[in-house]
Parts: sequence; structure tokens; C-alpha cells
Amino acid sequence: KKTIYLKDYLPPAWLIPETELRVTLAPEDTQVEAILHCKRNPHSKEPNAAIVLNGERLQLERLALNGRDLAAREYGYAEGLLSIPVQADECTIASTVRINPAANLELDGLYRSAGNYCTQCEAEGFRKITFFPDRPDVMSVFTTTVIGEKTACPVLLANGNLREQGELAGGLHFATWHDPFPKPCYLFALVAGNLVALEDSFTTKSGRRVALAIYVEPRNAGKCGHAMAALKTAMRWDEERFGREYDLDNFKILAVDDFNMGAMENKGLNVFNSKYVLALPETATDTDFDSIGGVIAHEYFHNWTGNRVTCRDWFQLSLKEGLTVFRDQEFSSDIASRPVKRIRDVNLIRSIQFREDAGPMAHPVRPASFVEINNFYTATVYDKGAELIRMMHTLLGEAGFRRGMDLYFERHDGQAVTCDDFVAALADANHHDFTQFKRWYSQAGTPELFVTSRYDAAGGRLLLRLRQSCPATPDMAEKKPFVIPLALGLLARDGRELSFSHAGRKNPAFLTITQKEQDFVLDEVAEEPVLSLLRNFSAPVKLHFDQSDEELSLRLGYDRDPWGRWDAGQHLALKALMQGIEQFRQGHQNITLPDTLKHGMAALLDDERADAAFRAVSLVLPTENWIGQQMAPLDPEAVFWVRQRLRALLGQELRPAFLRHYEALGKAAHRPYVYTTAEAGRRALRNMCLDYLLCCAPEAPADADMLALGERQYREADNMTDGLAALSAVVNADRERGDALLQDFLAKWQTDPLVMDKWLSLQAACPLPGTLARVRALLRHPVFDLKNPNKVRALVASFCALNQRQFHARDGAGYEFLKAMVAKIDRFNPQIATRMAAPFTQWRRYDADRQQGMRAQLEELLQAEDISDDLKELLEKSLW
Ligand code: HT7
Ligand code: ZN
Repeated sequence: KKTIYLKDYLPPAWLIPETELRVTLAPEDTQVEAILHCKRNPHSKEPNAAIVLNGERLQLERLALNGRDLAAREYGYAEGLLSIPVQADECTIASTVRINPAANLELDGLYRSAGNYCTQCEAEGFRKITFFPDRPDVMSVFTTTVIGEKTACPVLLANGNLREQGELAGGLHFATWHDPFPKPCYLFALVAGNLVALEDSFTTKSGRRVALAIYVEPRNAGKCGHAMAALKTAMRWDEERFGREYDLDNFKILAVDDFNMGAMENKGLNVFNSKYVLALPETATDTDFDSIGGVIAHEYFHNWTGNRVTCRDWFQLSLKEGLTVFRDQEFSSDIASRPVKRIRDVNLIRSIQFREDAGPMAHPVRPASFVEINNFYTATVYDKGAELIRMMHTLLGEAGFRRGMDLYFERHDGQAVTCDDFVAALADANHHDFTQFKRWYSQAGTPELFVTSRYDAAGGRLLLRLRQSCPATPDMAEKKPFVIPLALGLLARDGRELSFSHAGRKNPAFLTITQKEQDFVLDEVAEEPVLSLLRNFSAPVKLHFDQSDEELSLRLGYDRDPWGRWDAGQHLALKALMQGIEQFRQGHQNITLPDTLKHGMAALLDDERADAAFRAVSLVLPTENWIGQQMAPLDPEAVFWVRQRLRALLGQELRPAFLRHYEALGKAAHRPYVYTTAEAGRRALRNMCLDYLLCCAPEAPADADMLALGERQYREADNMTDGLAALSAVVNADRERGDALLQDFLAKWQTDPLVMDKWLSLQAACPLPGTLARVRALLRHPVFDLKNPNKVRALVASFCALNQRQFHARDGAGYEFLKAMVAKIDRFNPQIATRMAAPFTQWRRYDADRQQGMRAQLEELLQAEDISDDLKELLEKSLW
């Protein structure tokens, strides 16, 4: 497969205003008849071009032009492209193809899950269903007739509104669905099978009634209540915050166990990984409830940002994904805790996206080239993309941003557009110049911001000197300066917020940095302040600003910006961790806990002004990923060892406080379980206390009393959140006692696949010795299934990405394991295999032995015959 470039974009030569499909389902031999009504594109640059349709893995039975069957010599078909020469400006193409959904294990196109049929067409799956111009700028009105056996497929669904249904001979029946909104084929969906639905309705702000339905396998009936409630909340929120109303008569969701990603926003017929739909208090944790709400909202919000206004080409993926992530982040922030949501999102950016930006797969938010688009559904496109939207929101303010969004929808409803079009709408609605800002879309890498400050007591002025730089990435050596909104505040030494002015403005929320080096003067600063910089993570940059432990402690205690409190705590902890790592590498193991960190954490734990969820998330030490990014070469054993040791010391030295809170929060518990923000926060803090209480230093035995506490919580829990937290704490502390609980858990939940994912993941992430042998054994366990992406993620990714200590073991066994898994999975599901291989892309950051170990596996994978294009792109870029 060749590299394709954004600069080579050409508008389609032909448009397909209407498409009629007739799909006759059979597990191994489904027939797809398509009629495409084609028209030359007046904006095409190729006036006499043939019609070119994509098609892969299709057995062509019939091809006709304007009703006349074509002989093989009248068209060309090579390398997935069907080319039909046509003289006229309009024509009709009819095709009949046969496909085999049962053999489709790549879960792309039409496939089977638990005996039901479903589709996944983004990004390029529709070409595996029928011949079509499979590109997002060809938008068509689809009418789809689905035909299936009445007994095997009582439910027949496709996008849009139901037009007709009825019986056919031979035990078959049909349903015809019409979607009046032109859409690219990646938003096409078809679902059929033995399904039951939870039904409800929603009345839009203009008074239209929308029928809502969530379809699941019969055994999962009764687990959709939370998803349905979340959907209705999201629908209302989009009306209130963005003025966006739903447009079809119905909105349908299907949950399936076999799915490559989280969910898919097909027009009016979303398909979800069951992990993001099914939830009962006994089977799902608070985190699951939370992510279900977020993913349901995300897919729903795509109806406007993605479906009504879609992408011109796949380089513009962030147009819909970055914007929709921003919208789902805002939704979650509005309905639950804004600071906690921000902290979680920033953790993801720092741990995952910054690492991606520093690795061989680094790419801009709008990539300039790719080989396989499936490899570009990344943290950069999604999460850094959302940060770009957030910065524009900061620069324009809420009202200005909304004006820009309104103009964007007004201008582009029904069109396939670019990131430039989006930014132009924001700019035009606000008379704001975003020309320089747009470098964020085209320059990869994480900018670094170096700040120094000097206080001039006589003049009551604070002088800030700022310098920005951005490391070279494989695609670009030199970067031009970015526009960086730097939100800031000043604290007095007693913790009060100090006022100041800048360029005649009182207390501006942020400064706008545009130069490589830039000085700012803050006036009317009454005393030497402690600076709170990058408030609310106002830009996705690495900030370098020296602050003493005392200054960080003050911010941890008093910063008015909750994100700033958290960040100060992370910084304080990071300093202690890096010191400890230095000592550890020099052979010292008696690493001690700095008093500032201990007192800061203790004060945070006791701080009743802050809500429980915030305290819980702020008590977590920086992630191993984030710590690792501060080291060269990265020593995963040292990172794990020192982090674990500091956690254990905190657990021991603050034991009375952790126990006190643990008991008090237990008494305050709402029984039976309810999922509310407040209750989930209370559980999170209590389980954080338990985690610290059970944490023991590496290779040290767990405290018997604390183990008993964990076992008691496991036994008494009336919900999965508390049960799993206790199970995890015991499993990570003691093999024997952990095993007993794991057995019990298995016996209770072995028939529930989503719960079994938790059981697998917990074992794979266990840092105790011997985990790899267990993981290998679990590959043969009856609950494991290599063909199911959730199972692979639970076992293989949990080991290779979450258990860095074991994965990077010196003997290289972890590397050998991952190589074997990737090679095996790539034969039937390249998307999942390539995602699993991601840890190898970081090989250059490790010491010489580990580098050599990972590199050898990458080379071996590359030499194998018949590897997928997806995997090949990742391997070649990694080794380059
Ligand atoms: N837009 C959806 C992306 C997606 C996807 C992409 C490639 C392969 C399989 C996939 N399943 C879903 C999901 C979203 O971001 O909303
Ligand atoms: Zn999305």
C-alpha cells in the first residue's frame, strides 16, 4: 500500500446523490445488490474521468450500467478499484456481490457477533460490503432493504426511518429503511439478529418525539438503563449548550461484544462495544458508569459534529473527533465534577499523547500523510485535537466560541469540510485572526515552555521571561512558534489570590504567547507572589518552571484553580520520585518519604473543603508513563520500584489518617449502591485509602491486618466498584490471598464476559513476580478468546502497557510474548494487532539491552510473510 498525501487531494470526479441497497443475509453467503445513481461532479478537475469504485473481498456477480449488464472487458478491476468508463454526465450503476460475514474476523465491514449481524464502516469498511466511492466527501441518501430469516433475525435495522416491512417467501422477512440525510458511506450501518430492545422516547425542544431504542442480546436485557438515561441527558445538553436538536424519528443503539474500538456514530444507528452500554451495580464499576455516559454522549454528539457536517478527507479526522471529544468533555464536566474531569483528561494527554508526540509515530493533529488511516485514530487526533478546540474556546470565551460554532453549522450543514473551514468559522464570527494558531494543526511534537520570573519590589512589578521550543519530529525538524494561551494567577504567601494588571487590564485570565522568546510585565503586584501557571492546563505544553517544595505545597493547599492544586501535588511528588530514582540507580534502597510530600498529602486527605472525588484523584502519584518521560534512558524497574516504595511509605506513615477516613466514608455510604457523582466520589476516596493501606514496598510482605481489611471489603461489597477495588488491592499485595479471591470471583462471574475482562486485566497488571507465566496460562483459559478484542485488550494490553515492570523484564520474555501475540492476531485482525504492538514503538527510550530486545522483535515481525499494511506502517516507522 502506498503513502497518500493531503497535498494530493482532488475532489471526487463523480457524486452519488442516491444509493439503494438490498442486502439478503446468510452467514457465509450474503448477497448485496446496490444501485448507485451517479452524477459528474461540476467541481471535479477531471472532466472525462471514469467512475472509480472501491471494493475489497467482494465476489462480483453482476455489474450493469444504465440497466445493461457489462462484460468483463467493459470495466477494469485491479488492486481494490473498479473502474467503469462512462461518456454521459449521469448514469446508474447496479452491482450484485457476495460476501462472507462469518469469515470476517477483522470486524470491519459486515460481520457476525454472537450470531447477530452488524457493520463497521469507518474508516474504509464499506468497500468490504459493496462497490462504492469509499471516501467521506461523497455523500449519498441511502435506502436500505434488509432481508433475513424470520427465526434467526427477527430484528432488521439500518440507518434512518422505517419505510416498509413485511414477509417474504421461504421464512424470510424484510425491512426497508430510508435515511433522508446525505451521508458518507462510513456512516452506513446495518444490524440484524435476535435482539431485544429497551425502548424510550425523547421530545426535542421544538416538540418532536424521537423513539429511542437500545438493542442487546436477550441475556443482556435489563442492563441498559444507565445508557438510556445518559443518552437522554446528552440529547438535552446538546440542545441547551449548543442549540443542536436531533433530526430523525428514531435513534437506535446496538451493543455487541466483538468490536475493535469503543463505539461508532453511524447515522441514527450507533453500534457500541457492549463495555460502553451494559451496566448494573453488581457488574460495572463507577468508572464504567462514568465512561458509558461519556461514550454515549460522544457518539450522540457526532450527529452534528461528524454526521451533519462531516470530513472532506481522512486527514481532517480531528475535525470531527477533536471537536466531539471537546464536546463530550464539556458534557461530563457540566454534569459531574469539572476539575476531576480535567485532571483525568490531562493525565491522559501527559501519559499517552505526549509520549506519542515524542515517538516514531508522531504526527500533527491534521496529518500530512499516511499509509493506513486506521493507524491514525490516535490520542493526537482525538485528545490533542480536543485541546486545540479548548485553546480556541479560551481565546474566544464561551460566547464567542458559541457564535463561531453557530456559524460553522450555518455554513456547512450537509457538507464535507476541512479543519481550515472550522477555524475560519470561529475566526469570522469573532473577527479573530487564527492564522498563526493553525500551526497547531500542522506541526507535531509537544511544545516546551521555559519560564523564569523576577519580582521588582520597588515597582510592584513581576517580570516574566518566556521561551518556547518544540522538539524535531520524524516529519519536521524546525517548528515555528505556536500561539500559547498561558492562564495564570498569583498567590500571596498566605494563600490568598493576589490581584495584578497587565497592559492596562485587571487580572486577565491568560497571557497570549506568540513569540519564541517573549517578556511580560505584570503590574500592581503588591508582594512577591507564588505563581500558578498554565491554570486548568490552558495549553498542551510541557511547562518548565522551577518552584521550591514550599511554593508547591502552598499551591497544593491553596491554589484557587483546582487543576493547579493537583498539578502542584504532582510536581511535588515528581521531585521526590526523581530523587528516589537517582538514589535507587546508585544502589540505595532505603528511599525515604520527604516531609513536604507527606504533609501535603495528609492535608489534602483531610481537606473537607474539597470534594471526595477531587481528593481521591489528587492522592494518586504521577503515572509510571509520566515519570518515565522525565528519564533518559528510561529504567522501568527503577520507576516502578521507587513509585511503589513511596506509595507504601505514604500508606504506612499516614495509616491512622487513611484508616480514619476509610471507616468514616464507609459509615457515610449510601446503601444500597446508587451511582451519583457524590457517592462515586465517596467510594473513590475510600478505595484510595484502602489501596494505600494495602500497598507494600516491592518484595515486602503485606500487612496481615490490612489484608484482612481488604478481604472483608471484598466479601461485604454490594457493588462491583467496592468489590473490584478490594480484589485488586489484595491481588497486588499477596499472591496466595489474592488467588483465593480470584477463584471466588471467577466462580461468581464466569458467565459474564465484561466482568471476566476485569478478572483477566487485574491478573495481567499484577506487578508481583510470575505474572507472565500466568498470562500465558490464561491464554488457554475457557473465558479467554483471542478473536475478541476486549479479551485481547484485557489480557495482552494490560500486561504490556500497564505492567511495565514485568513487560520490560531483563530476560526479554515480555518482548517475546508480545511479538508472538502480535504476529498471531495480525493474521485475522490487523487493527487490533497494530494497536497491541504500540509499546514496541517506544524502544529508543530504553537502555541498550532493552533497545536491542525490542528492536529484534520489531525486525522479526517485519520479516514475516504477509503482514498487514497496518502493522507494516507501524514497524517501518518505528525502525526508521
Ligand atoms: N468514529 C469512531 C471511530 C471508530 C473506528 C475507527 C476505525 C476502526 C474501527 C472503529 N470503530 C469506531 C468512533 C468515535 O470516535 O466516535
Ligand atoms: Zn468520535
